[in-house]
Parts: sequence; structure tokens; C-alpha cells
Amino acid sequence: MPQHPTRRDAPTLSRRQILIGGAGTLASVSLLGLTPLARGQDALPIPDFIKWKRTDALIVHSNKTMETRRGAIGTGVVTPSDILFVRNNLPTPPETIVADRDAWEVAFSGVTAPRSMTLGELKTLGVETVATVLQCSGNGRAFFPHGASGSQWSVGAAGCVIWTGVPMREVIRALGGPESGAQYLTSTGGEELPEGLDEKSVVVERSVPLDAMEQALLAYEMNGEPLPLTHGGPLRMVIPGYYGVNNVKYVKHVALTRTQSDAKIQASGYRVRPVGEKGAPKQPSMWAMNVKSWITGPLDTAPAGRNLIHGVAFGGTESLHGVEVSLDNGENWRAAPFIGPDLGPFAWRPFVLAADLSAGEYRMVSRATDAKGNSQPRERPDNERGYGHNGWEDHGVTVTVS
Ligand SMILES: Nc1nc2c(c(=O)[nH]1)N[C@H]1C(S)=C(S)[C@@H](COP(=O)(O)O)O[C@H]1N2
Ligand SMILES: [Mo]
Repeated sequence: MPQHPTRRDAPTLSRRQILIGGAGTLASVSLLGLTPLARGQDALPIPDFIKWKRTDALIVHSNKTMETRRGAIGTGVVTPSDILFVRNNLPTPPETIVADRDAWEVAFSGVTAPRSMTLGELKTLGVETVATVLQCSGNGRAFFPHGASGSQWSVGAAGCVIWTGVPMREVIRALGGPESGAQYLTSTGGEELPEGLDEKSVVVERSVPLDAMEQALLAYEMNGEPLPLTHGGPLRMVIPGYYGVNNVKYVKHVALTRTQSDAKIQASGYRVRPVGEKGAPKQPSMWAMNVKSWITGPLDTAPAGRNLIHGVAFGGTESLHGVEVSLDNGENWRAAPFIGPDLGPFAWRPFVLAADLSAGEYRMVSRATDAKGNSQPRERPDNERGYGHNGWEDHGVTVTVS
């Protein structure tokens, strides 16, 4: 049975989170049909578009956001599609867009010979498979005490997924190469935008530095199956090692651009800034992910004796050097071996530490280090929107052994 979140997993909402900004914000939230954040997340109804999922493995935060329960991850490397988190900014497009997948069209611009291509044609250009961690920028937001606005993700807005798709560099080559001066790869989502709202304020359009193109895929399969509509089918941009938002679903336009998109989601959204400040283009954008790990079991209680303490670790755009586990909130650390196959630098690695535990209360934490020597810090990186949390202390679990 999947475990229910502990109190640390589901902190009480502050007044600020319930009010989410001023009157203008509330108006646009209701226009988009978002369910406001509410207490008692477990009581929220299961939206139709995720009825195919194992909903007992998910925590539903709104009708467009749901995360994987900490205890549902298990010790396999790949996150099954039916427990993977979902984060939609807009209503999910209709099933009709996956009725004839190969007919899906993508417009390419910012290249020597700009034109549109169908998915059928794209598939003739090349194929590659990559395993990546898909993680929302705000995964861990619930641990910030200042009440960062947005989905109150604990650890479950992340999964390790195998993508198959067309390498972007092959597509650009087929189109005669980048136009001179191109610096960013800009992808636009294909959702129909709600009427009456300024397009730039709602469109999912993200720019990443052009060198990310070397690894980028236009993915049409996820975990060996046609990409589900929920996760961006028929076609999605995958930027290995980058935060979720850059992995644009239902991608309909890919442009090599001199500047970053002026869409809100790029210009002021997903910008790291001090608590209390507004987002602006000069602040760091949520691009490459940082090194991170967390324990996935045991949770809450465990029997005295031998226990297997397990979790997941990843290095963002770097491969991992290792991971350590502490049973006393960081006083003493022990290296925890990885298990299972290494699916490459962008995948996560499950780890397991065997420990003989006597009765008592344990604060179990984990700390990963990447190949460049970057380790998870103890503290959370305080910032207005609660992005990029990889502090090990908040991510620990308290386990009563008896
Ligand atoms: N077109 C489109 N792409 C999108 C989004 C979206 O709402 N629309 N959400 C982004 C965000 S913020 C995240 S975290 C991931 C979530 O991917 P998933 O829903 O497949 O788990 O998709 C990204 N790509
Ligand atoms: Mo996200």
C-alpha cells in the first residue's frame, strides 16, 4: 500500500498561500479553471484526464497538478507512467490530437530553410533514446516556511522517464543549420489558449541556451509506449537535465532565437529571486537542475532489526559521484550503494543502505554528490517561488522503529 504523506510532507497552508496574490491573480486563476489550493488535498476529486493512472499512488493538488506519493516510487529505476506526476498550466488538449499522431505538425523557424514538418516526416530524420529525470522547478516547495505560492509539491513532482524521439540537432541539420546569431532554442506548447486572456501571459513557451540542443529530443514515446496525451503526446520537447517546464508538451513551434521568449512563463516566471521580489528577465532562469536525493522508504514506522533504507539520487546535468545516508540528521554519514542499471547522466539512481536498527526515533536524511563535487547543501535555498530546493535536511524522514 502506498504510504500517506507525513506531516512534513503536507505542511499546513499559510494564509498567503490561500490568498495567492491580489484580486487580478485570483481572476485569472478562475478563468483558467484552476482549483484553488485547499486543505485536505486527499479529498480533491480525481480529474478525468488522469483516471488511467494509479490514483492511489498520487496526491492530487488541483485539477491540473498531482504528485507521486513518496512511498510509491519503489526501487526500480524507471517511474511507471501511471504513477508519474502531472503538471499542466492549461486545460489538457482534446484526445483528437493523438488520433493521428504522425499527422501532428511542428513549425521550425530561425533556421536557414524554415518550414513545417509532420511527425511522420520527423521520424525519418533519426531516433535516439534517453532516460531523464523530469522534475518540476518547485518540487520541494512545500518545505519553504515563507509560504511560496504555487503547487505545494513535497518530493513527488519528479520521476525518471525513458524517452524516444528525434534528435533536435538532426532536425536543425535537415533545415540547413541555425540562422546566424541564434542563441536559444525556443519551444511553444500547442494548447488552445483560453479566450479573453493575453496570449503572452498564458502560453507555455520556453527558451533554453542553444547548446542544450545537442541532447534535446522531440520525444514521441515515453517508457516504451506512444507518449500519453497527459504527458505531451503526440510530441514533446525533452531537454535532458533541465527542469520540467523546459520540456514543452504538445510542441507545435520550435524556433532558434536571438533572444529569450517574452512570454510571461519565460520573462518573469521561473526566475530565482529573493523572497518578496517580483520575477524579472535578469534573474536566473530555471534551466539546469541541481544535485538532489531523497529517501523513499521506510516512512513513518519500521520494525526493529534489519531495514533497507532506500531512495533516489540524481545529478541534474552531471552524472553522480555517490550518495550518503545519515540516520541521525547528518551527524554521521554512510555511503549508500546504487542498485540497478546506470541509465546515464540524466537518469536517477536508486540507492539502498542496509541498517540494523534498534527501537527509537530516527531522522533519516540523504546527501548526493555529483561528478564535479557539488553536494546537496543542508539548508534550503530561500527564494520567492520556492524553486530548486535540494537542501538535505528538509527532505529527510522521521521513522519510529519499534
Ligand atoms: N505545453 C505545456 N508544456 C508543459 C507544461 C504545460 O502546462 N504545457 N507544464 C510544464 C511543467 S511546469 C512541468 S513541471 C512539466 C510536467 O510534465 P508532466 O505533466 O508530463 O509530468 O511539463 C512542462 N511542459
Ligand atoms: Mo513545473
